[in-house]
Amino acid sequence: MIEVNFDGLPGPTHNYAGLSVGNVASQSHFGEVSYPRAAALQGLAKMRTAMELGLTQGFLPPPLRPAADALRGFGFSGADDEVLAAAGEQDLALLRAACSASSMWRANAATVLAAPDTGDGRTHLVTANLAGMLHRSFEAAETFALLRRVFASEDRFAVHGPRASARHFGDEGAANHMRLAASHGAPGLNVFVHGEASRGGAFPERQSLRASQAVARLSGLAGERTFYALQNEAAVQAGAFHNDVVAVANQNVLLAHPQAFADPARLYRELRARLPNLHVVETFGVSLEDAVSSYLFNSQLVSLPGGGMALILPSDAQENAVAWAAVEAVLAGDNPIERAVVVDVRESMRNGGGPACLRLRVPVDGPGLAGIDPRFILDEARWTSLAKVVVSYWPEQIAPGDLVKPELWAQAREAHAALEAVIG
Ligand code: SUG
Repeated sequence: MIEVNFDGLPGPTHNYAGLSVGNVASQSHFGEVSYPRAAALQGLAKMRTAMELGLTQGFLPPPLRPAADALRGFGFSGADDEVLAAAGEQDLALLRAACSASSMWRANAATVLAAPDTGDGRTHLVTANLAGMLHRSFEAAETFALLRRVFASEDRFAVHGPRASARHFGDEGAANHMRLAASHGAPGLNVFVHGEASRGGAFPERQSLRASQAVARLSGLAGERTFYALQNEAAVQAGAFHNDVVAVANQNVLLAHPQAFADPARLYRELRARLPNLHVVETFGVSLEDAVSSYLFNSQLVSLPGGGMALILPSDAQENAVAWAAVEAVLAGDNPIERAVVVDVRESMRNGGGPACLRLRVPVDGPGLAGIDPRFILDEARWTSLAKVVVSYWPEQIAPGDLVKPELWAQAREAHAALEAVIG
């Protein structure tokens, strides 16, 4: 079995609207000018880097934004432009939510349960409801439809719709799930990391325990190989709104900040009892603040085709001396991580999305790969045609005031149609 990473392509309305409370980058870059074309090209360059490492790379296209249809549900009517104009006048925050290109962070699209772990031997994808944030909740229905389109074979995949969007059932998908296994094809341990419902702290609980339990039930995971771990409150307060901001796992390696979990000793002990050759790689000397600003742990940890593992890191981690010293210590340490590969995803980073947020990982065997719609797997030709569409149609920049302009809405519609035409 191999792992295919499906990256979200940053959409043409990528902007900085400060929509995510508890996400330090989203809050601090609110109101800045964004560069959607650069965002999409940075995303494509990252996908290319993975292809050049010999990895199979997929992509997921963005839904149409602004989401006029979502606004109709709030009582706005008429043609799309009338709906958008009225929302802009009467509830600017709602229009901003409908303009967000947040679907790019596909780690939040769904939780993926690998075929060797599930009750029926199929790969299960449980669409996230993203109930914690209005702009993200708009993604769920379109993501469900997209996942059914991409993971087309019902013999190989079970694609579930989102859980009801209710308090204490917030589900943000793979960003809070880690799979540990001797190899991609071996039965794995599934770790669900969640927030605390009763906490009532400053930041909303984004992944709830009960939603994770529902995901485990739906996919038929075996209880003794399923683990639930509470996020460390200090990490949440420092801006680790998702577990993947402070931890990443691949096969038998777990790279984590020492303050990622409320009770790390117990978690590691329980995991080791089931997976004796587990490597827990902790980085010492990196404060939570440095972890959040550098996104060191929001790296992709990937198995290389020739053996060993690579960390695909954001350039922000290289620019932070403390974070980079930790990376060098990890590379020198006694663990399978051999290479550090740096990618520039700055436009996404300014909204709190690093390399790991941008991708949904899906482990598949040969027949599983054959059960995926090939239009969403990249080769040289597909990569080039995506890059051409982005260069021709994506806006160069968006200033905060542009979100109410019909010219931007028209440009976004054209870009979306051009992309759909290329996908076919
Ligand atoms: O949900 N940011 C996203 C970032 C998601 C990162 N994903 C993972 N960690 N897996 C979020 O907070 C900001 C949009 C804005 O403010 O305009 C935003 O939605």
